[in-house]
Amino acid sequence: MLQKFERYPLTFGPSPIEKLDRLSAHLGGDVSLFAKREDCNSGLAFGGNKLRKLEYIIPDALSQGADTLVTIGGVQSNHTRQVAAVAAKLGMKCRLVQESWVPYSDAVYDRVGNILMSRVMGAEVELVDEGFDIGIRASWEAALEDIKDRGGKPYAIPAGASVHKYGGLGFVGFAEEVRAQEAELGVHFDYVVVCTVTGSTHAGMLVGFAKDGRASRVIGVDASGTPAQTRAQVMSIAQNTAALVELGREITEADLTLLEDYAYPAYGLPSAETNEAIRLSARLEGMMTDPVYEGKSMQGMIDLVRKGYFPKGSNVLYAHLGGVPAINAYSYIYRNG
Ligand code: 5PA
Repeated sequence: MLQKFERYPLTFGPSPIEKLDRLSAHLGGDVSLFAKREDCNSGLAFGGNKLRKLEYIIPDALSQGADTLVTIGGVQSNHTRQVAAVAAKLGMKCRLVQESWVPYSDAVYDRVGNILMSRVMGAEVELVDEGFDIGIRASWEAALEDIKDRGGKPYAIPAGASVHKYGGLGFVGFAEEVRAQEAELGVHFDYVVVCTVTGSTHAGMLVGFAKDGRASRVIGVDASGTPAQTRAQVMSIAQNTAALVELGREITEADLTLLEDYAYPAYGLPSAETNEAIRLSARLEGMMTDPVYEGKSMQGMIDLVRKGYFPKGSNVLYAHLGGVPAINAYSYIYRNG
């Protein structure tokens, strides 16, 4: 589906799929859980889901002769860290707007984890005191103007690399990769669980899995806490991406599953149940997840297994999208494990 698009490789190749035997057994053994490890997909500053998206965006930045990648996220954004790594790798400059999306104040929140790495990789980091919003932000537009005023050639990458004409392509590729791995492994995945916030990860998967009739088997777990906006953003990115790859059919609301039950108490803040899920997957599988995104989709998957949502015998693929560096910024919560 992606042959006609240019791709700039930023990942190691197909991300591995592993079986989560001990977690599956702990949850009763009726459902087999697997993880596709996007968190181990690249050597670029710990990797993650944005690199797969950026592989289809970077060729456009290069063809425009841009010299500075400009993007936005929260203080502990994984996305901004991955953009900083890509800029370093390509010899470009990087300007990051980091807004106060999360009402949390661990003493080192703005010093460790993702933001630490972005600074070390040479990005220009600007802290802006604005709250959470996945839409287009004035602070980001101002940063683009600022680079132009300085004589630079900025390239605009929106939050999460999502509302970009090529933002959905990377995760169309994810679905194609899963199909190839299913053939190799002799496994068929009945469901895919994915954490959803700015929407292009989920949207790309909808298009990629629509190809073999599995779009509605993609279970999005909202971590934004603003699900109406996230849902609308997933739909519009999916529809644009479907047209771009000439899917041959529309993506409709019936394709979209977005569970709203796990984002509490707010974007960026883990609940007691999120923390239970983080500890369970860490202690049974040695697989770390984070309190902002993957801990919530892990919580959702565990809860769905416990509730019997997946029929007995199902194979469920957890898309591990990265994000673990942020856990360092929540050191107080995990001070005793
Ligand atoms: C993020 C996003 P989407 O934004 O594509 O829906 O992906 C959600 C998601 N898991 C899931 C991890 C580890 C993520 O980092 N992160 C954002 C960031 O700024 O890091 C875009 C919000």
